[in-house]
Amino acid sequence: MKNNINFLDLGLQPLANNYLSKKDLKKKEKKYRLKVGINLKTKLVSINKPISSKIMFNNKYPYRSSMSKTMIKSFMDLSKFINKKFNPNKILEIGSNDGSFIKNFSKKKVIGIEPCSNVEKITKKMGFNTYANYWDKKTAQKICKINGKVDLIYSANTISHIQNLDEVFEAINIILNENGILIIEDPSLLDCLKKNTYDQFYNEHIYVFSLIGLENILKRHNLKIFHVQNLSIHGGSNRYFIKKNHNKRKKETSVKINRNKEIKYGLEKLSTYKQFTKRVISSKKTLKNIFNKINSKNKKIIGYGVTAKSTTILNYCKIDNSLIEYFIDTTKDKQNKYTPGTKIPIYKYPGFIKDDVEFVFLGAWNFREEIFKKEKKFIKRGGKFIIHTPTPKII
Ligand code: JHZ
Repeated sequence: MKNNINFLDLGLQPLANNYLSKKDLKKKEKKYRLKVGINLKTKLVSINKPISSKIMFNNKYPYRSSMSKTMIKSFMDLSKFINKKFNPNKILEIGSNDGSFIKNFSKKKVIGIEPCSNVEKITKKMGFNTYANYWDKKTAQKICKINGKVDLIYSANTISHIQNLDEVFEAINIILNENGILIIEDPSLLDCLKKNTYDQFYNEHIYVFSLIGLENILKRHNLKIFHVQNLSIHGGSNRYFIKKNHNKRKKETSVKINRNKEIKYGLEKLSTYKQFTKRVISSKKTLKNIFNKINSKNKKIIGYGVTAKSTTILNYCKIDNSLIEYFIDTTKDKQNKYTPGTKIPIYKYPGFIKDDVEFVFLGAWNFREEIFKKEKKFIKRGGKFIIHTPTPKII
């Protein structure tokens, strides 16, 4: 990205969500050099060479937000909060995926935008007013013409996936009412650095936002953060509540508290990121040692929850099908495929971890509480999980 100083090189990486079919295994897979950098002026942290949205978010997109109870509950709780606090008449979701958020509202009230047409079809079938479009000014104008302006816009794990942030917020300004509220939710850069979750960087995550970085972009569009919630979801996310500048809503102390936390940790300084890189390199070595040690004893390791994040870990640490026998996952569109780059088979979740398995690499570490609850039997019989955050270990 223009004016970025790169601080981390995660090597050659395939498309994070491009699960391979058996036929694909014979073909040469396209890989992209993944470097991460900071723009010291805006403080935005981003990957070096974003791939076109059309390549990443297509009509074969496998990710479904409804695959975890944690996400479903989070969307449900937020919907209740939104109705109570803001009582909006019309709501728009950018990146509505398979409808986990919009389904908490009446069909007359919500509009969903989802560029992956295979996923958008699901919500359309459910009877929701959804559009298979990328979020840009053209889409905003189109939706506004058909439906009028909206009182609230919500977007979880989507804005960080769009390269042109200026256009994102210009489009938002087109369709958001003057007193409207914008709520954005994405992984937090501070959590990512503190927990060494370098796997938050993959080709879909063009940015990992900090409050200070986001504020610098919002300023250009007369938008202001008036409240921040720190969430545990996806390993630590921030939910930003944003208003148009002239809206008289009071700024809550959470903004200042979070800004100070980020500055105190050093998110404005390059040296902080250089330290992070040192920890990432050490994390790679430790994780690889754990795998090699277990492998040398001929013990079976499987993976649990194949994620975009695990694509980064496996390819960066060179952990392939010689170290992980197979992955299990509840997502239909990932099953009977192979992991990008590392070619590990993915099977349907059989309802529990099979008895011959002793070690499980947790690809979906962000749902560890939910998974540990589900896999009590495995834990009771002495089964162990391998996890890479904050430092790689067996638990
Ligand atoms: P999960 C995706 O990232 C892509 P990923 C995207 N770029 C993004 O930002 C985030 O989501 C939000 C499975 N699973 O949510 C389901 C089980 O099998 O961490 C999923 O395939 N059993 C849009 O891919 C995967 O794990 C379970 O019990 O990093 C989790 O993927 C649970 C809880 C999950 O997203």
